[in-house]
Amino acid sequence: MSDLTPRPEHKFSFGLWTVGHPGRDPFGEVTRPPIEPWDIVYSLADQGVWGVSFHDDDLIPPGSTPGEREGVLKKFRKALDDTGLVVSMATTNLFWNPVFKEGAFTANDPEIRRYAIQKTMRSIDLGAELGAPTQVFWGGREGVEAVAAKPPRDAFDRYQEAFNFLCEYVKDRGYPTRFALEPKPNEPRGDTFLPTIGHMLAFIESLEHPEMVGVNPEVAHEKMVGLNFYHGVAQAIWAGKLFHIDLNAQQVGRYDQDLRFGSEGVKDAFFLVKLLEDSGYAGPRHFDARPYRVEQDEGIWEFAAGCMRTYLALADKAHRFDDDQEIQEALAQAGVPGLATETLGAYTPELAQELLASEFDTEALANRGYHNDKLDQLVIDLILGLR
Ligand code: GLT
Ligand code: MN
Ligand code: MN
Repeated sequence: MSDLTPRPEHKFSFGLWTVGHPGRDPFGEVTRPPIEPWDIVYSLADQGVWGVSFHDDDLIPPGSTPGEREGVLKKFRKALDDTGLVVSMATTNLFWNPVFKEGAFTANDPEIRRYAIQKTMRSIDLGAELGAPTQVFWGGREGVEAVAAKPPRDAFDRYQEAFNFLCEYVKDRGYPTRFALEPKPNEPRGDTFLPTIGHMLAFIESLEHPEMVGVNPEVAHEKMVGLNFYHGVAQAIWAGKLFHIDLNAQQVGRYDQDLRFGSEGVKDAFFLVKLLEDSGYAGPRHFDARPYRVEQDEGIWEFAAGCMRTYLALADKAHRFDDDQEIQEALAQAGVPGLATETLGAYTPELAQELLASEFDTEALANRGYHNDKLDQLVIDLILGLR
């Protein structure tokens, strides 16, 4: 087993709202006190973490005066300088304040939409000021409970308009910021807008600057509705759109749990880590998870350490997968190398004629086994530490 100590080169990052989550849930009040952003930075650095992310409101409490804002930024910057932690991402809270209860970029009230865009512009400025390369967008309050109350094609127009405007703002200011849109299927509003990675990828292509916009998929969001996260992330990578990722764990069919990475569905977590490692994804390994509600004090940092330890252990297993002779033979028996070869190549009329004239011995082609059970068991053995 290789060294499982997190180090900055692993690019692990946590949101202020994750380790700083006070334990509130829909049925109960907070169970732990708030932690100041700079104290979070020092504690994360002690754990070997590389980056920190935040919502505008996590860092600068809403209603702060310019002087208070400067005071917060001074302490936060000092903590970053003292520790070498980077700001890996910034995002805008467009869901907590009741002004957004009917939506933000797709609110029916144009005044609310303009406020949402203004708040986002300020958040983009804050992120740029602190060196965040990515601005995440989670449209938690877009969508609707009463279907008739929001014609969806108009909502798409307004969402598109907001992103076209904000992309121009970034260009106008000369920021290097890229946007990462975070899909979420079914909460907190009834029918959430753009629910999956696939929906989001299609929407991005409708924008005026699609090259500035990618996705920020989250394990819990696809998993809660039973989708396969691994395939969604693979498609984002294949499309060159994996700009950021939110790692956590989730049980199917439950509300958004944001559990410690790898704490549920360890086989899925293994394939996800293997995908990220094999693909050369160079972005943050960002944990959007929170400690169990029963934790406090050191329990919070045990939680953070657990996320990273599991990631590193699975990355180690992923490398063993490549070095394992028996697994490589099983991959060959499963025909895996064949999928990496071209089927026909580019179309020509001659090639089409040739194909039409070909005969296939479908009986012979059908008459083979693929040893997929053997291959899968080898993976299970690997994960269980039996090889
Ligand atoms: C909220 C949501 C997360 C998003 C955050 C970014 S906010 O906690 O549930 O998945 O990533 O806005
Ligand atoms: Mn998230
Ligand atoms: Mn979540």
